[in-house]
Amino acid sequence: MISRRNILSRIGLGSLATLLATVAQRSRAQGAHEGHAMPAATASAQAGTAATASARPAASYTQVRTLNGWTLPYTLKDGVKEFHLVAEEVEHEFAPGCVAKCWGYNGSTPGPTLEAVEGDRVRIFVTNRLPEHTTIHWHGLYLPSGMDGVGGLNQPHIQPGETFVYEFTLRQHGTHMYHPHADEMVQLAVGMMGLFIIHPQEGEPTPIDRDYCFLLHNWALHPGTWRPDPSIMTEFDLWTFNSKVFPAIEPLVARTGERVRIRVGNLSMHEHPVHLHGVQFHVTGGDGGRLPQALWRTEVTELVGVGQMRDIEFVAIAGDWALHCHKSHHTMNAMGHGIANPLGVDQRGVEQDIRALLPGYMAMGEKGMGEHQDHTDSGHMQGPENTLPMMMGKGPFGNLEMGGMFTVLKVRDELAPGDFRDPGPYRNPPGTVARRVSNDPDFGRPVRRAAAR
Ligand SMILES: [Cu+2]
Repeated sequence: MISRRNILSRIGLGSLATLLATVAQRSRAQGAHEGHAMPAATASAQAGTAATASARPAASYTQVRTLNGWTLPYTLKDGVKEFHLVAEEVEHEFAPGCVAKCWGYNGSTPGPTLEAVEGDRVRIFVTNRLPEHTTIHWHGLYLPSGMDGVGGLNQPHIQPGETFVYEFTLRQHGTHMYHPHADEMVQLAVGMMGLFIIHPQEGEPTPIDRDYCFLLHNWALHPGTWRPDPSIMTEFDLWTFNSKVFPAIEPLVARTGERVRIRVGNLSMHEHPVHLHGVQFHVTGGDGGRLPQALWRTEVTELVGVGQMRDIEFVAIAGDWALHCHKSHHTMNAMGHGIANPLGVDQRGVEQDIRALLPGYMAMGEKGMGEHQDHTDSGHMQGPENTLPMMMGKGPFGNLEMGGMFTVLKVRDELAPGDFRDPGPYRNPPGTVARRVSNDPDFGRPVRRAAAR
């Protein structure tokens, strides 16, 4: 892996101690046996700093944290990082109470995250265990045309049972992804996608303490069904971060003052304005790698277009902060009911009539939909089988009434580096929580305008 002469001539004898420390760190990061894949357990235990595997100046990086996902271990062979992806059907759980037959890689949707360093040579085997042909396109990467993965254009399709190999040198860094370029309408719709993170060769100019990543997607898993419908163009049932809906999406955890990066990619059919509470963040990069600081933008919502990747960074502030798509229908679960707008409609009597046709029907929505979660949580209203309630999630103060593309950034003052466990609800300092001061609707003398005529 490392030629001693090469390194000594590079850094000189004076840095021998540093060198030995680097070698020890690298050998830890790669597992005891060079040339064997780093066991997944070791990789995830190394939540802190991982190291690169080739004889270049030390390029250590913070391993990304793929929400609800994982990083694929690699094997180092003659200086080439070898990965092996398997395209296959997976039984996927969107949240407890909702599973579906999806397609993904190596047992999951999204597939495992590939992580490497700019300058690395990678060799990626792709085995097709699907019932139809596939390919993989390496979205946004500089590579030889024949490695770009468009079936029929750049290569023959990979038939069921076959294994193809892709091999190229990584000539850039940034947040990237991979997905099929064969029968795309079906294969994307049922979950085939993954992240490809390339760390900069020279390390990060501003160190990143926690580096999160996820992909946005939509699913037409109609109420009462078990397989996503690939033919749907606009009306989707589930909106996901890494193929999970709230509250099954892991929280993002950080310690106060840490620098956090969140990398978001979009392989759905819609644009998603991703909004983070509690801070103004900088948009620092994406597909094109890390932008020069002069080009960073301060935002609180960043629109992530279809096929785009966006990186945001901020310094963590203590609290529980919502992170969600700002299209409010995208923070809901299945809504396939086809009932006319009931808001403001007196439904007395209607309920009885409909119950004759639909036993258990419950008239709702006259005063808004906030009561919906209480009805579903209490079991008084049961949706179709394998179908999540529209609104879910409990917090220390009650129902969150959310679903889909929603999770929580949990920042705490006391947290060990690399500890990603859910720290539970935030303990607000005394006097810093909004509170009731009256239950009289005539309270105070607020200025109110008469209705326009
Ligand atoms: Cu959205």
